[in-house]
Amino acid sequence: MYELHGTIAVITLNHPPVNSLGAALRQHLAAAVRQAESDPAITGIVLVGHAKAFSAGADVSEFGTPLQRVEPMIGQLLAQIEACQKPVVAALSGVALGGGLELALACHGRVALETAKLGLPEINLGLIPGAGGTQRLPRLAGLATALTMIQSGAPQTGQQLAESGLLDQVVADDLLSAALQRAADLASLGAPFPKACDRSLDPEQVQQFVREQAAKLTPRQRLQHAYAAQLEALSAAAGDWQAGLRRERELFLQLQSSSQSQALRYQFFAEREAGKLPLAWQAEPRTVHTVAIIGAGTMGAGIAICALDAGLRVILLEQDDAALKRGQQRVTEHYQNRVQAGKMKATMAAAAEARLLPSTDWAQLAAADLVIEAVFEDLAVKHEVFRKIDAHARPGAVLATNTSYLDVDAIASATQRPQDVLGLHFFSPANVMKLLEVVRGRQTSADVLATGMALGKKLRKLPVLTGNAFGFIGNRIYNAYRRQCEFMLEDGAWPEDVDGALQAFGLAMGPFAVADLSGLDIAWRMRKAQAATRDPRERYVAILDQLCEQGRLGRKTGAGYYTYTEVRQVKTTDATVRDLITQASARRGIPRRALTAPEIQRRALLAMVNEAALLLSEGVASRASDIDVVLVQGYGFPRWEGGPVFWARQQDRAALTQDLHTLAAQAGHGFVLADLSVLLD
Ligand code: T1G
Repeated sequence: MYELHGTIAVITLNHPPVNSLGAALRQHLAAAVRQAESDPAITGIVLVGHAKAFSAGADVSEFGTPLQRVEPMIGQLLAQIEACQKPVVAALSGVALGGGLELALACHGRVALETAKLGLPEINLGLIPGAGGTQRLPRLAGLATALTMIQSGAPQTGQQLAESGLLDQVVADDLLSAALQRAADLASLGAPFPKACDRSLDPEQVQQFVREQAAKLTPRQRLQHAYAAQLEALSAAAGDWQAGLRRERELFLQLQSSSQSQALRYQFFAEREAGKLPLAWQAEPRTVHTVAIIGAGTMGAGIAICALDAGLRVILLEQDDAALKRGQQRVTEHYQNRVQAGKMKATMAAAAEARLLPSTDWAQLAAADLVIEAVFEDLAVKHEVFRKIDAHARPGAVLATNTSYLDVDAIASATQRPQDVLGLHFFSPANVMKLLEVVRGRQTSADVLATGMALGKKLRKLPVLTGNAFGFIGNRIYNAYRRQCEFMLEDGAWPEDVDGALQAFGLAMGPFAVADLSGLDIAWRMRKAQAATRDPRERYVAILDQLCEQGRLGRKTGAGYYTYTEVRQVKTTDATVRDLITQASARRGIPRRALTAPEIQRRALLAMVNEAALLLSEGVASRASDIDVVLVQGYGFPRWEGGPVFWARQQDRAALTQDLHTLAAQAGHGFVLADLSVLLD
């Protein structure tokens, strides 16, 4: 849209929902700027977006398609604006991200709302800013601010950037008036208008800064090509302007065609897709204003914090005053810590806590629109709790269990209203982990499912629909992966070999370090419960059980797979563990041999891929990409590898199939070999 305010042309970016700079918007902007520049009555130009977005940057769906090369490409559009013979001012509201912020950087002036969010999140897509951001931002805001924004990908508000040199003015409201005034002021000052490229950086200072920052890259950042590329682009900002732009473009195009960026862009859309119920299940969610949480332990308190942060009223129910007090204390301490860390205003924290109603009175449940049970992971206990919920919750309330393994249908059978029951599997710590598995029971009604998904979004989670099968999606895959890693111990690897190989692949932690951290007794208790029904023909690795029998329960007892001093994990396993493993190999009749890191990685990934295919075939997962979202968000799978399904799709299919048959043979009885075509076709 193009309208006149006196002698200033106001050009509105209007490409819902977030003004992504697709071909159509780029062409509209170029034409509108040309029209204003050639109109003698016009003395200045203001670009505006809308409340939600100035612009969310390049249209990610165009990458790698001909649309991306439709002129003007973003760089050409920005060059046109920067060279405009009339001052162009960006009025920043909502988000200005990626190419959206770069568009503003190419303008001659920038005015922002205090609440505007300015960022260069390209790193989340395995990219660097590709339209001058690495060249203009350090010149306007300095090297440190520029690298912080580019490396973290996190937006900063107009208020936070008020003194950065990036913005001419930051206002609380009436953004347009301020922008019009800025354009008029620049017009009266006359050409040439201020440009980022008018400023230069001290080459020595830049090189020194880049060297220091390169040394600080973490191991996981070093695995991702874009982090080094950011520093290379910043380094180029010390030199000739055009050469710097060319170098940035080269680096950007290299990254864009890389598998890491393709994987990250895949995840960007997969996450958004995961939050949409399949057509067959779409329904209007029920309204939720008040949530009741049964159980104020770590999980219950964490869920309560999520709900309070989302503005909901929360009834927190415990069985006795002492347990309730401990739960309340968890919530209070959380808010105190956030206020002390400057991450939350005291007034906001007080308002959140004011919405908390701690109680031991089950009758309070009548006020809840949705009830979440977060009690001990035992079916009998959950049955008892759901009988009480059924007796006290109002008709139409949604009843959710936070179980991570138990049968949601079995839990629902304790009520008279199984159609109102679903699983909401939060991941610990619940107020930090974004993943939420929304479990559909056999009788769960569509609007209850929709309510679970909507609540997930309200709590700023990533809700993923799953069927009611043992372990749902995440734990089912994790169990298969961990079982394969235990096989590798018998085949010849030590725990540190497996953990090291998987961390080298990009996993946050290997399976044995994870087991020690969470406590081996959790798995041990489950294994003992399953022992009676376990098929003796199946390959079962008893090393974990033997460790537990020796009191080695993991980090909390100073020893598990590894031993621990007060401050750290001893990286190599001790003689006790190695003897246990060697004896296990001997009992199995396996001559031990060293496994290479690539072999360990491939076997672990194959186990995940096989289980992913089974989950899809069984209808537990409704989309292949949902599985990748779960593994990345809940289990530390490297996002830049896309997930096990994305990884499988990059492999040679014949080799993948052949290696999976080998895996099945090594696993022996009970291993269900999946048909990979459900994932790969
Ligand atoms: N391109 C295409 N579609 C986008 C998009 C984008 N940049 N941003 C959002 N969408 C779609 C999204 O898929 C969803 O679609 C809808 O908008 C609402 O999004 C040259 C190369 C802006 C903070 O990385 O962070 O610029 O599912 O559900 O929670 O150097 O979207 O409804 O069909 O996320 O309110 C850099 C990515 C691009 C910003 C809004 N920019 N977007 O969050 O809604 S690379 C980004 C976001 C670049 C330059 C480089 C968020 C948001 P649908 P949503 P939201």
